[in-house]
Amino acid sequence: MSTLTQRHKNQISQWIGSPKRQKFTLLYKISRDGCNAKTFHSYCDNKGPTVTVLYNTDYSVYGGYASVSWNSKGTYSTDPKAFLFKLEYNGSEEPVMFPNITNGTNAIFGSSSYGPTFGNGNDLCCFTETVSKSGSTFPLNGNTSGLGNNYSLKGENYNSVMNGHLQVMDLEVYSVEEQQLFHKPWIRDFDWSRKLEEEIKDKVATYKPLPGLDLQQARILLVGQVGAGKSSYFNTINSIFRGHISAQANAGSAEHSLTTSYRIYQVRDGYAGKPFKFRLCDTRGLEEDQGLDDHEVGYLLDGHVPDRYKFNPAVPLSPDALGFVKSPMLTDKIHCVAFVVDGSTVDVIPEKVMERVKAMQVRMNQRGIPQVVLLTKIDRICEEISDDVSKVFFSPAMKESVDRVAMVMGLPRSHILPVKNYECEVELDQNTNILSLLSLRRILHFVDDFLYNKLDEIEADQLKQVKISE
Ligand SMILES: Nc1nc2c(ncn2[C@@H]2O[C@H](COP(=O)(O)OP(=O)(O)O)[C@@H](O)[C@H]2O)c(=O)[nH]1
Ligand SMILES: [Mg+2]
Repeated sequence: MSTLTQRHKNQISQWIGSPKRQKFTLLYKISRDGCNAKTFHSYCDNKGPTVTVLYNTDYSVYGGYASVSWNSKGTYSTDPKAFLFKLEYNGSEEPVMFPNITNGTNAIFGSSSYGPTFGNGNDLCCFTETVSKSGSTFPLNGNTSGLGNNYSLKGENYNSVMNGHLQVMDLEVYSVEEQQLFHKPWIRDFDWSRKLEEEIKDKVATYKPLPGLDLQQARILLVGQVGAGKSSYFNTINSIFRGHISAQANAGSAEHSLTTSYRIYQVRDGYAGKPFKFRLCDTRGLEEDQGLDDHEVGYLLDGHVPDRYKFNPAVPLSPDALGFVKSPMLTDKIHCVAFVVDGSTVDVIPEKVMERVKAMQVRMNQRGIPQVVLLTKIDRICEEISDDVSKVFFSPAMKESVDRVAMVMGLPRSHILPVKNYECEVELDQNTNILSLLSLRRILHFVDDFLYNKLDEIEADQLKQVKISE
Protein backbone atom coordinates (compact mmCIF):
# COMPACT_ATOMS: atom_id res chain seq x y z
CA MET A 1 0.00 0.00 0.00
CA SER A 2 1.39 3.39 -0.89
CA THR A 3 1.63 6.07 1.78
CA LEU A 4 1.75 9.10 -0.49
CA THR A 5 -1.62 10.88 -0.42
CA GLN A 6 -3.48 12.21 -3.43
CA ARG A 7 -2.87 15.74 -2.18
CA HIS A 8 0.87 15.12 -2.12
CA LYS A 9 0.75 13.56 -5.56
CA ASN A 10 -1.08 16.63 -6.86
CA GLN A 11 1.55 18.90 -5.29
CA ILE A 12 4.44 16.95 -6.83
CA SER A 13 2.65 16.91 -10.22
CA GLN A 14 2.36 20.66 -10.01
CA TRP A 15 6.09 21.03 -9.26
CA ILE A 16 7.00 18.75 -12.15
CA GLY A 17 5.10 21.31 -14.15
CA SER A 18 3.43 19.22 -16.80
CA PRO A 19 -0.09 20.34 -17.63
CA LYS A 20 -1.24 16.72 -17.41
CA ARG A 21 -1.68 14.96 -14.10
CA GLN A 22 1.08 12.47 -13.30
CA LYS A 23 0.52 8.81 -12.66
CA PHE A 24 2.45 7.45 -9.68
CA THR A 25 3.47 3.80 -9.59
CA LEU A 26 5.09 2.48 -6.43
CA LEU A 27 8.38 0.79 -7.35
CA TYR A 28 10.17 0.40 -4.07
CA LYS A 29 9.29 0.72 -0.39
CA ILE A 30 11.77 -0.11 2.35
CA SER A 31 9.15 -1.33 4.85
CA ARG A 32 7.98 -3.83 2.24
CA ASP A 33 11.12 -4.64 0.25
CA GLY A 34 13.89 -4.09 2.80
CA CYS A 35 16.38 -1.23 2.92
CA ASN A 36 19.13 -2.36 0.61
CA ALA A 37 20.92 -0.42 -2.13
CA LYS A 38 21.01 -3.35 -4.58
CA THR A 39 17.29 -4.03 -4.12
CA PHE A 40 16.58 -0.33 -4.70
CA HIS A 41 18.51 -0.44 -7.98
CA SER A 42 16.99 -3.70 -9.14
CA TYR A 43 13.50 -2.19 -8.70
CA CYS A 44 14.19 1.37 -9.81
CA ASP A 45 16.96 1.47 -12.44
CA ASN A 46 15.98 2.47 -15.99
CA LYS A 47 12.42 3.34 -15.02
CA GLY A 48 12.39 6.94 -16.28
CA PRO A 49 11.34 9.81 -13.98
CA THR A 50 10.98 8.90 -10.32
CA VAL A 51 10.19 10.54 -7.03
CA THR A 52 11.74 9.42 -3.74
CA VAL A 53 9.76 10.18 -0.59
CA LEU A 54 10.89 9.84 3.02
CA TYR A 55 8.56 9.75 6.02
CA ASN A 56 10.48 10.46 9.20
CA THR A 57 9.63 9.66 12.81
CA ASP A 58 8.59 13.29 13.43
CA TYR A 59 5.92 13.08 10.72
CA SER A 60 7.90 15.18 8.30
CA VAL A 61 7.66 14.17 4.64
CA TYR A 62 10.35 15.15 2.14
CA GLY A 63 12.34 13.79 -0.79
CA GLY A 64 13.54 14.35 -4.31
CA TYR A 65 12.48 14.12 -7.93
CA ALA A 66 14.62 13.11 -10.89
CA SER A 67 13.47 13.17 -14.50
CA VAL A 68 16.31 10.86 -15.57
CA SER A 69 16.50 7.16 -14.69
CA TRP A 70 18.45 5.72 -11.79
CA ASN A 71 21.43 3.54 -12.73
CA SER A 72 24.15 1.54 -10.97
CA LYS A 73 27.13 2.79 -13.01
CA GLY A 74 28.83 4.66 -10.19
CA THR A 75 28.42 8.03 -11.94
CA TYR A 76 26.54 11.30 -11.57
CA SER A 77 23.73 12.09 -13.99
CA THR A 78 22.84 15.53 -15.24
CA ASP A 79 19.24 16.54 -14.76
CA PRO A 80 18.19 20.22 -14.82
CA LYS A 81 14.64 19.18 -13.95
CA ALA A 82 15.59 17.42 -10.71
CA PHE A 83 14.54 19.00 -7.42
CA LEU A 84 14.32 18.27 -3.73
CA PHE A 85 11.18 19.08 -1.76
CA LYS A 86 9.43 19.02 1.55
CA LEU A 87 5.73 18.30 1.82
CA GLU A 88 5.08 18.16 5.55
CA TYR A 89 6.90 19.24 8.66
CA ASN A 90 5.93 17.72 12.02
CA GLY A 91 2.65 16.53 10.51
CA SER A 92 1.63 19.91 9.02
CA GLU A 93 1.50 20.71 5.33
CA GLU A 94 4.53 22.83 4.43
CA PRO A 95 5.11 22.36 0.73
CA VAL A 96 8.40 23.86 -0.54
CA MET A 97 10.32 22.94 -3.68
CA PHE A 98 14.11 23.17 -3.71
CA PRO A 99 15.30 23.58 -7.32
CA ASN A 100 18.59 22.45 -8.79
CA ILE A 101 21.02 25.41 -9.01
CA THR A 102 23.88 23.91 -11.02
CA ASN A 103 22.15 23.52 -14.40
CA GLY A 104 21.50 19.95 -13.50
CA THR A 105 25.09 18.78 -13.12
CA ASN A 106 25.59 16.13 -10.42
CA ALA A 107 21.85 16.02 -9.91
CA ILE A 108 21.76 12.37 -8.88
CA PHE A 109 24.35 9.71 -8.14
CA GLY A 110 23.73 6.08 -9.17
CA SER A 111 25.82 3.33 -7.62
CA SER A 112 25.02 -0.20 -6.54
CA SER A 113 26.22 0.59 -3.00
CA TYR A 114 24.08 3.72 -2.71
CA GLY A 115 20.35 4.14 -2.22
CA PRO A 116 18.68 7.24 -3.76
CA THR A 117 21.33 9.99 -3.73
CA PHE A 118 20.86 13.61 -4.81
CA GLY A 119 23.68 16.14 -5.35
CA ASN A 120 27.47 16.08 -5.18
CA GLY A 121 29.03 15.61 -1.72
CA ASN A 122 25.45 14.71 -1.11
CA ASP A 123 22.65 17.17 -0.68
CA LEU A 124 20.72 14.06 0.24
CA CYS A 125 22.16 10.56 0.34
CA CYS A 126 19.41 8.40 1.84
CA PHE A 127 21.44 5.28 2.66
CA THR A 128 24.28 3.03 1.59
CA GLU A 129 24.45 -0.81 1.46
CA THR A 130 21.95 -2.28 3.94
CA VAL A 131 20.07 -0.70 6.84
CA SER A 132 18.28 -2.96 9.31
CA LYS A 133 15.01 -1.99 10.86
CA SER A 134 15.12 -1.15 14.55
CA GLY A 135 11.67 -1.53 16.07
CA SER A 136 9.42 0.27 13.59
CA THR A 137 12.15 2.70 12.50
CA PHE A 138 14.89 2.63 9.87
CA PRO A 139 17.94 4.54 11.21
CA LEU A 140 19.21 5.52 7.75
CA ASN A 141 23.00 5.65 7.43
CA GLY A 142 23.13 8.23 4.62
CA ASN A 143 24.12 11.88 4.98
CA THR A 144 23.15 15.39 4.05
CA SER A 145 26.60 16.91 4.49
CA GLY A 146 26.35 18.75 1.18
CA LEU A 147 22.79 20.00 1.62
CA GLY A 148 22.60 23.19 -0.46
CA ASN A 149 25.46 22.24 -2.83
CA ASN A 150 23.35 21.44 -5.86
CA TYR A 151 19.88 22.40 -4.67
CA SER A 152 18.75 25.75 -3.32
CA LEU A 153 17.39 25.31 0.19
CA LYS A 154 15.65 28.72 0.07
CA GLY A 155 16.77 29.53 3.58
CA GLU A 156 15.76 26.18 5.02
CA ASN A 157 18.16 23.66 6.53
CA TYR A 158 18.68 20.11 7.83
CA ASN A 159 16.57 20.88 10.90
CA SER A 160 13.67 22.63 9.21
CA VAL A 161 13.26 19.93 6.57
CA MET A 162 14.49 16.70 8.18
CA ASN A 163 14.26 17.51 11.89
CA GLY A 164 18.05 17.10 12.00
CA HIS A 165 18.06 13.31 11.62
CA LEU A 166 17.49 10.47 9.16
CA GLN A 167 15.32 8.23 11.32
CA VAL A 168 12.45 7.23 9.04
CA MET A 169 9.37 5.08 9.21
CA ASP A 170 9.47 4.52 5.48
CA LEU A 171 11.03 5.50 2.18
CA GLU A 172 9.22 5.05 -1.12
CA VAL A 173 10.24 5.44 -4.73
CA TYR A 174 7.57 5.99 -7.37
CA SER A 175 7.89 6.14 -11.09
CA VAL A 176 5.98 9.09 -12.50
CA GLU A 177 4.63 9.45 -15.98
CA GLU A 178 1.99 11.53 -17.64
CA GLN A 179 -1.39 10.08 -16.94
CA GLN A 180 -2.94 8.69 -20.10
CA LEU A 181 -6.56 7.75 -20.32
CA PHE A 182 -7.33 4.06 -20.79
CA HIS A 183 -8.12 3.03 -24.35
CA LYS A 184 -10.99 0.96 -23.07
CA PRO A 185 -13.33 1.87 -20.22
CA TRP A 186 -12.59 0.11 -16.92
CA ILE A 187 -16.27 -0.68 -16.53
CA ARG A 188 -19.09 -0.66 -19.03
CA ASP A 189 -19.28 2.67 -20.80
CA PHE A 190 -22.45 4.32 -22.04
CA ASP A 191 -23.53 6.08 -25.11
CA TRP A 192 -23.62 9.59 -23.66
CA SER A 193 -26.52 10.81 -25.74
CA ARG A 194 -29.60 12.94 -25.32
CA LYS A 195 -31.59 9.74 -25.87
CA LEU A 196 -29.88 8.02 -22.92
CA GLU A 197 -30.45 11.07 -20.76
CA GLU A 198 -34.16 11.07 -21.59
CA GLU A 199 -34.39 7.32 -21.01
CA ILE A 200 -32.93 7.34 -17.51
CA LYS A 201 -34.73 10.54 -16.64
CA ASP A 202 -37.96 8.82 -17.53
CA LYS A 203 -37.05 5.68 -15.53
CA VAL A 204 -36.37 7.78 -12.46
CA ALA A 205 -39.47 9.91 -12.98
CA THR A 206 -41.78 6.92 -13.34
CA TYR A 207 -40.22 4.93 -10.51
CA LYS A 208 -42.77 3.30 -8.19
CA PRO A 209 -41.82 1.31 -5.11
CA LEU A 210 -42.79 -2.35 -5.21
CA PRO A 211 -46.56 -2.71 -4.86
CA GLY A 212 -48.01 -4.77 -2.01
CA LEU A 213 -46.03 -3.01 0.70
CA ASP A 214 -48.17 0.06 1.13
CA LEU A 215 -45.23 2.30 0.43
CA GLN A 216 -45.69 5.85 -0.84
CA GLN A 217 -42.05 6.53 -1.66
CA ALA A 218 -38.52 5.20 -1.45
CA ARG A 219 -36.37 6.92 1.14
CA ILE A 220 -32.67 7.35 0.57
CA LEU A 221 -30.46 8.56 3.40
CA LEU A 222 -27.41 10.65 2.51
CA VAL A 223 -24.60 10.25 5.05
CA GLY A 224 -21.11 11.70 4.87
CA GLN A 225 -18.46 14.07 6.13
CA VAL A 226 -19.10 17.79 6.27
CA GLY A 227 -18.48 19.21 2.80
CA ALA A 228 -18.62 15.85 1.00
CA GLY A 229 -21.44 17.08 -1.24
CA LYS A 230 -24.66 15.69 0.28
CA SER A 231 -26.70 18.86 -0.11
CA SER A 232 -25.15 19.44 -3.53
CA TYR A 233 -26.25 15.97 -4.67
CA PHE A 234 -29.85 16.80 -3.89
CA ASN A 235 -29.42 20.16 -5.63
CA THR A 236 -27.99 18.40 -8.69
CA ILE A 237 -30.86 15.92 -9.01
CA ASN A 238 -33.35 18.68 -8.31
CA SER A 239 -31.76 20.92 -10.96
CA ILE A 240 -32.01 18.20 -13.60
CA PHE A 241 -35.76 17.92 -13.15
CA ARG A 242 -36.30 21.64 -12.70
CA GLY A 243 -34.55 22.20 -16.00
CA HIS A 244 -32.12 24.75 -14.64
CA ILE A 245 -29.53 25.00 -11.86
CA SER A 246 -31.23 25.28 -8.51
CA ALA A 247 -29.76 25.60 -5.03
CA GLN A 248 -32.69 24.71 -2.83
CA ALA A 249 -30.54 22.94 -0.23
CA ASN A 250 -27.99 25.04 1.53
CA ALA A 251 -24.59 23.94 0.21
CA GLY A 252 -21.22 25.47 0.84
CA SER A 253 -17.90 25.10 2.53
CA ALA A 254 -17.73 25.54 6.24
CA GLU A 255 -15.73 23.72 8.86
CA HIS A 256 -18.83 22.45 10.61
CA SER A 257 -22.07 21.28 9.14
CA LEU A 258 -24.11 23.93 7.32
CA THR A 259 -26.98 21.48 7.39
CA THR A 260 -28.29 21.51 10.93
CA SER A 261 -31.79 20.17 10.30
CA TYR A 262 -32.87 16.83 8.96
CA ARG A 263 -34.51 17.44 5.62
CA ILE A 264 -36.56 14.96 3.67
CA TYR A 265 -36.38 16.47 0.20
CA GLN A 266 -38.72 15.65 -2.60
CA VAL A 267 -38.01 16.27 -6.24
CA ARG A 268 -40.80 17.49 -8.50
CA ASP A 269 -41.47 16.83 -12.11
CA GLY A 270 -40.65 20.19 -13.65
CA TYR A 271 -41.82 23.49 -12.31
CA ALA A 272 -44.60 22.96 -9.72
CA GLY A 273 -45.10 19.38 -10.96
CA LYS A 274 -45.98 16.39 -8.81
CA PRO A 275 -43.31 14.98 -6.48
CA PHE A 276 -41.62 11.76 -7.58
CA LYS A 277 -41.82 8.57 -5.56
CA PHE A 278 -38.46 8.91 -3.88
CA ARG A 279 -37.11 11.16 -1.15
CA LEU A 280 -33.54 12.26 -0.54
CA CYS A 281 -32.92 12.59 3.18
CA ASP A 282 -30.19 15.12 3.93
CA THR A 283 -28.55 14.90 7.34
CA ARG A 284 -25.96 16.93 9.13
CA GLY A 285 -22.36 15.97 8.50
CA LEU A 286 -20.22 13.32 10.03
CA GLU A 287 -17.34 14.79 12.00
CA GLU A 288 -14.51 13.37 14.09
CA ASP A 289 -15.76 14.39 17.51
CA GLN A 290 -19.21 15.74 16.83
CA GLY A 291 -22.01 15.52 14.33
CA LEU A 292 -23.96 12.48 13.34
CA ASP A 293 -23.26 9.26 15.26
CA ASP A 294 -24.40 5.67 14.82
CA HIS A 295 -27.01 5.98 17.56
CA GLU A 296 -28.74 8.82 15.70
CA VAL A 297 -28.35 6.92 12.46
CA GLY A 298 -30.27 4.04 14.06
CA TYR A 299 -33.22 6.38 14.70
CA LEU A 300 -32.97 7.80 11.18
CA LEU A 301 -32.93 4.32 9.60
CA ASP A 302 -35.99 3.29 11.55
CA GLY A 303 -37.94 6.38 10.51
CA HIS A 304 -38.27 7.96 13.95
CA VAL A 305 -36.94 11.36 12.89
CA PRO A 306 -39.39 13.92 11.53
CA ASP A 307 -38.67 16.20 8.59
CA ARG A 308 -37.01 19.46 9.70
CA TYR A 309 -35.88 17.98 12.98
CA LYS A 310 -33.23 20.33 14.33
CA PHE A 311 -30.13 18.51 15.51
CA ASN A 312 -28.85 19.77 18.82
CA PRO A 313 -25.11 19.23 19.29
CA ALA A 314 -25.51 19.24 23.08
CA VAL A 315 -28.50 16.91 23.34
CA PRO A 316 -28.47 13.58 21.52
CA LEU A 317 -31.61 12.54 19.73
CA SER A 318 -33.98 10.61 21.98
CA PRO A 319 -37.63 9.44 21.99
CA ASP A 320 -38.46 12.55 24.03
CA ALA A 321 -37.50 14.84 21.15
CA LEU A 322 -40.21 17.04 19.68
CA GLY A 323 -41.98 15.29 16.81
CA PHE A 324 -40.19 11.94 17.40
CA VAL A 325 -42.11 9.42 15.30
CA LYS A 326 -43.09 6.79 17.87
CA SER A 327 -44.36 4.02 15.62
CA PRO A 328 -42.92 4.46 12.14
CA MET A 329 -44.27 2.42 9.22
CA LEU A 330 -42.17 0.87 6.46
CA THR A 331 -42.82 3.99 4.39
CA ASP A 332 -41.13 6.19 7.04
CA LYS A 333 -38.00 4.05 7.16
CA ILE A 334 -34.83 4.29 5.12
CA HIS A 335 -34.63 1.86 2.21
CA CYS A 336 -31.12 2.58 0.99
CA VAL A 337 -28.16 4.50 2.39
CA ALA A 338 -25.84 6.51 0.18
CA PHE A 339 -22.53 7.37 1.82
CA VAL A 340 -21.38 10.56 0.20
CA VAL A 341 -17.58 10.59 -0.10
CA ASP A 342 -15.38 13.37 -1.49
CA GLY A 343 -13.46 11.60 -4.24
CA SER A 344 -10.51 13.97 -4.02
CA THR A 345 -9.76 13.12 -0.38
CA VAL A 346 -10.53 9.41 -0.14
CA ASP A 347 -7.03 8.62 1.04
CA VAL A 348 -7.14 11.02 3.99
CA ILE A 349 -10.41 10.14 5.72
CA PRO A 350 -9.66 10.53 9.44
CA GLU A 351 -9.57 7.28 11.40
CA LYS A 352 -12.21 8.53 13.84
CA VAL A 353 -14.61 9.23 10.99
CA MET A 354 -14.01 5.73 9.60
CA GLU A 355 -14.77 4.28 13.04
CA ARG A 356 -18.10 6.12 13.03
CA VAL A 357 -18.86 4.92 9.54
CA LYS A 358 -18.14 1.31 10.52
CA ALA A 359 -20.44 1.60 13.55
CA MET A 360 -23.18 2.97 11.28
CA GLN A 361 -22.65 0.15 8.80
CA VAL A 362 -23.22 -2.37 11.59
CA ARG A 363 -26.65 -0.83 12.19
CA MET A 364 -27.45 -0.84 8.47
CA ASN A 365 -26.35 -4.46 8.08
CA GLN A 366 -28.47 -5.51 11.06
CA ARG A 367 -31.47 -4.11 9.22
CA GLY A 368 -30.42 -5.44 5.83
CA ILE A 369 -30.37 -1.94 4.33
CA PRO A 370 -28.34 -1.71 1.10
CA GLN A 371 -25.46 0.75 0.98
CA VAL A 372 -23.82 2.59 -1.86
CA VAL A 373 -21.18 5.28 -2.09
CA LEU A 374 -21.76 8.46 -4.06
CA LEU A 375 -18.21 9.44 -4.95
CA THR A 376 -18.36 13.21 -5.49
CA LYS A 377 -15.97 15.89 -6.78
CA ILE A 378 -14.60 13.57 -9.45
CA ASP A 379 -13.72 16.69 -11.42
CA ARG A 380 -10.96 17.25 -8.85
CA ILE A 381 -9.51 13.76 -9.33
CA CYS A 382 -8.74 14.07 -13.00
CA GLU A 383 -8.23 16.94 -15.47
CA GLU A 384 -9.91 15.05 -18.27
CA ILE A 385 -13.05 14.41 -16.23
CA SER A 386 -13.14 18.02 -15.19
CA ASP A 387 -13.22 18.94 -18.89
CA ASP A 388 -15.66 16.21 -19.86
CA VAL A 389 -17.57 14.07 -17.38
CA SER A 390 -18.05 11.29 -19.94
CA LYS A 391 -14.33 10.42 -19.55
CA VAL A 392 -15.09 9.03 -16.10
CA PHE A 393 -14.79 5.36 -17.06
CA PHE A 394 -11.54 5.95 -18.95
CA SER A 395 -9.64 7.60 -16.14
CA PRO A 396 -7.02 5.56 -14.25
CA ALA A 397 -7.16 8.04 -11.35
CA MET A 398 -10.91 7.50 -11.13
CA LYS A 399 -10.49 3.74 -11.09
CA GLU A 400 -7.91 4.06 -8.32
CA SER A 401 -10.32 6.14 -6.20
CA VAL A 402 -13.18 3.70 -6.76
CA ASP A 403 -10.97 0.75 -5.80
CA ARG A 404 -9.79 2.52 -2.69
CA VAL A 405 -13.27 3.49 -1.50
CA ALA A 406 -14.62 0.00 -2.18
CA MET A 407 -11.85 -1.39 -0.02
CA VAL A 408 -12.20 0.99 2.94
CA MET A 409 -16.00 0.75 2.93
CA GLY A 410 -16.04 -3.02 2.45
CA LEU A 411 -18.49 -2.68 -0.46
CA PRO A 412 -18.36 -4.20 -3.94
CA ARG A 413 -17.00 -1.90 -6.65
CA SER A 414 -20.38 -1.92 -8.32
CA HIS A 415 -21.78 -0.06 -5.29
CA ILE A 416 -19.41 2.87 -5.79
CA LEU A 417 -21.12 5.49 -7.94
CA PRO A 418 -19.04 8.41 -9.22
CA VAL A 419 -20.89 11.70 -9.60
CA LYS A 420 -20.11 15.28 -10.43
CA ASN A 421 -22.37 17.70 -8.58
CA TYR A 422 -23.26 21.11 -9.86
CA GLU A 423 -21.34 23.62 -7.79
CA CYS A 424 -20.43 26.68 -9.83
CA GLU A 425 -22.11 25.95 -13.16
CA VAL A 426 -24.81 28.19 -14.53
CA GLU A 427 -26.07 25.79 -17.17
CA LEU A 428 -27.03 22.13 -17.07
CA ASP A 429 -24.66 19.74 -18.82
CA GLN A 430 -25.93 16.60 -20.53
CA ASN A 431 -23.10 14.29 -19.40
CA THR A 432 -23.22 15.56 -15.83
CA ASN A 433 -26.95 14.89 -15.86
CA ILE A 434 -26.50 11.39 -17.23
CA LEU A 435 -23.95 10.40 -14.58
CA SER A 436 -26.10 11.73 -11.72
CA LEU A 437 -29.25 10.11 -13.08
CA LEU A 438 -27.41 6.81 -13.50
CA SER A 439 -26.40 6.92 -9.84
CA LEU A 440 -29.98 7.61 -8.75
CA ARG A 441 -31.35 4.83 -10.93
CA ARG A 442 -28.83 2.39 -9.40
CA ILE A 443 -29.89 3.50 -5.93
CA LEU A 444 -33.54 2.87 -6.79
CA HIS A 445 -32.61 -0.65 -7.93
CA PHE A 446 -31.00 -1.21 -4.53
CA VAL A 447 -34.16 0.08 -2.87
CA ASP A 448 -36.12 -2.53 -4.81
CA ASP A 449 -33.75 -5.30 -3.66
CA PHE A 450 -34.47 -4.27 -0.08
CA LEU A 451 -38.22 -4.12 -0.68
CA TYR A 452 -38.29 -7.57 -2.33
CA ASN A 453 -36.69 -8.95 0.83
CA LYS A 454 -39.36 -7.21 2.92
CA LEU A 455 -42.10 -8.61 0.73
CA ASP A 456 -40.65 -12.13 1.06
CA GLU A 457 -40.57 -11.67 4.83
CA ILE A 458 -44.17 -10.49 4.95
CA GLU A 459 -45.39 -13.32 2.73
CA ALA A 460 -43.50 -15.90 4.79
CA ASP A 461 -45.11 -14.46 7.95
CA GLN A 462 -48.55 -14.61 6.36
CA LEU A 463 -47.95 -18.23 5.38
CA LYS A 464 -47.01 -19.00 8.98
CA GLN A 465 -50.21 -17.31 10.20
CA VAL A 466 -52.30 -19.37 7.79
CA LYS A 467 -50.58 -22.58 8.96
CA ILE A 468 -51.14 -21.69 12.63
CA SER A 469 -54.84 -20.96 12.09
CA GLU A 470 -55.36 -24.23 10.16
N1 LIG B 1 -15.78 20.58 -7.62
C1 LIG B 1 -16.83 20.05 -6.99
N2 LIG B 1 -17.30 20.65 -5.88
C2 LIG B 1 -18.36 20.09 -5.26
C3 LIG B 1 -18.98 18.90 -5.74
N3 LIG B 1 -19.99 18.59 -4.88
C4 LIG B 1 -20.00 19.54 -3.91
N4 LIG B 1 -19.01 20.45 -4.14
C5 LIG B 1 -18.70 21.64 -3.32
O1 LIG B 1 -18.34 21.19 -2.03
C6 LIG B 1 -18.81 22.07 -1.02
C7 LIG B 1 -19.61 21.30 0.02
O2 LIG B 1 -20.79 20.77 -0.55
P1 LIG B 1 -22.11 20.49 0.31
O3 LIG B 1 -23.10 19.91 -0.63
O4 LIG B 1 -22.53 21.67 1.11
O5 LIG B 1 -21.60 19.35 1.30
P2 LIG B 1 -22.38 18.66 2.52
O6 LIG B 1 -21.79 19.23 3.76
O7 LIG B 1 -22.07 17.19 2.38
O8 LIG B 1 -23.85 18.92 2.37
C8 LIG B 1 -19.62 23.12 -1.75
O9 LIG B 1 -18.84 24.27 -1.88
C9 LIG B 1 -19.91 22.51 -3.10
O10 LIG B 1 -20.03 23.48 -4.10
C10 LIG B 1 -18.46 18.29 -6.94
O11 LIG B 1 -18.92 17.25 -7.44
N5 LIG B 1 -17.38 18.93 -7.52
MG1 LIG C 1 -25.22 19.80 3.70
